[in-house]
Amino acid sequence: MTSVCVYGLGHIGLPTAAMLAGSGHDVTGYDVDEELVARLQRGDVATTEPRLGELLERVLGDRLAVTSEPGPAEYHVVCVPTPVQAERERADLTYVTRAGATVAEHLREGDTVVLESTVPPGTTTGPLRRVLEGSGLRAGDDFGLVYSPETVLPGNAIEELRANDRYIGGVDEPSVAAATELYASFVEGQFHTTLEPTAVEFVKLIQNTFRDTNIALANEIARIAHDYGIDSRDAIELANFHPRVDIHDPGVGVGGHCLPVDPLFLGQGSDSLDLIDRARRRNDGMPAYVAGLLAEHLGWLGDERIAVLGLAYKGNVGDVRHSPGVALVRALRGDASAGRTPGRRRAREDVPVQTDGAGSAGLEVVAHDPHVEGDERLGVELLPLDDALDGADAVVVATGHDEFEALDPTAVGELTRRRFVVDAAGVLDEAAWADAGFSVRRL
Ligand code: SAJ
Repeated sequence: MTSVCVYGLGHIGLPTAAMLAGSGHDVTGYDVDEELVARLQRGDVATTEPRLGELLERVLGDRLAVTSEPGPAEYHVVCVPTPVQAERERADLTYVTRAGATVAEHLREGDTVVLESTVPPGTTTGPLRRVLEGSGLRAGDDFGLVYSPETVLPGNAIEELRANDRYIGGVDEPSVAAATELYASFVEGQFHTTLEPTAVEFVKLIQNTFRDTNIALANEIARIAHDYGIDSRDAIELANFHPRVDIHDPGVGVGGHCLPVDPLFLGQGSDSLDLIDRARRRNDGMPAYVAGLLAEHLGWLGDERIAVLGLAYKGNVGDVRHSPGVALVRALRGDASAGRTPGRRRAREDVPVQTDGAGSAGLEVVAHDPHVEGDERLGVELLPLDDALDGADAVVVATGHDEFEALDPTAVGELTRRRFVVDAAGVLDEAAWADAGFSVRRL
């Protein structure tokens, strides 16, 4: 069996290290976060990712060792974050190049380096290659170099690591062969290989851009449907019966660390983005639009209490990165930049629409999320469900958690002051809520 060092033990690195170890490789998991390393070394495997905890329990201390001091290995797999630089619409590649420099210290002839992080096209054969070659070894001649993106859905990572297809872009045939051999130890999907790492970086970005743009279409359809008094979700469901139509779901916005960011990476080396950029703005504008729907119904008097249910970026996860629910809270408080992708410059279209009265002095916005831990950086206090609903004039379901789908509308109505619910996640049984006396506004 081979030795592998995984750089970065986050949302992707940790499951990947666990899968590799579970497949019989000798894996070292390295992270600069010493607290995380210490926690894993203690055997604390608490995680919200299904099945990851069990897998970690099985491999930690056996085939998987966690360390803050990486060492030599036959494979170096880099899974570090690539955030956006504030207000510059560019990827911050500091973590990638720093990990590359650490790999370079341990790199030996015959090793293979794999980059999994989502990056702007040209990163693997540009900045990463340069820093790796600081070792004195040459990519292709002395060591293998590959880009192979993760494509897994947070919340289903273990299953998708195994089942999804794998893309491998190597600088030469031996690089591709070495990476394919490594991933074939657990991937059951197909392999798509090429000698163009940059093309694979591009493919990863257009996959997420497709989803972001499709959701923007759904969000625009939801707004148009509202103007016609039509339920957008019913309309989209009907439209999707056509064999070549697959419109995604509207919502309070597009969050997470991938979809709102990857289109920006795509635009880093091209001036040709137009539709993609507008789609991004459409999605960023949704929290303000939902705030406007509340204003339209309630006709702000100034002392309303709004309960936002769901601050996680999507259903059944606890992650709040770029969360539309948080942006909604900010939009309700009259923050004009609410929903804007971090790093994106302000544009004319960013001015929120239809939020008149939102942010008025007496408006109280409270929140509840069973999957999210309270943190002052959220900018809103998380209350237990009953406290959040108590005396509310409107309830907004911003995230499609199962717990919200299971809410009893009669019990909710006994707590709220008025019976108005905006179901931005499309999880409520509209008829049951209407029977319980609620005005229901579905997005
Ligand atoms: N959303 C909608 N409507 C939809 C689907 C999603 O509004 O129809 C929203 C969600 O509520 C959420 C956001 O979009 O706020 C993103 O959620 P997601 O489930 O679409 O995607 P992520 O960010 O959790 O994971 C994506 C996935 N990419 C694709 O499906 C093409 C995943 O496979 C990638 O591995 C991941 O990005 C990544 O790491 O790049």
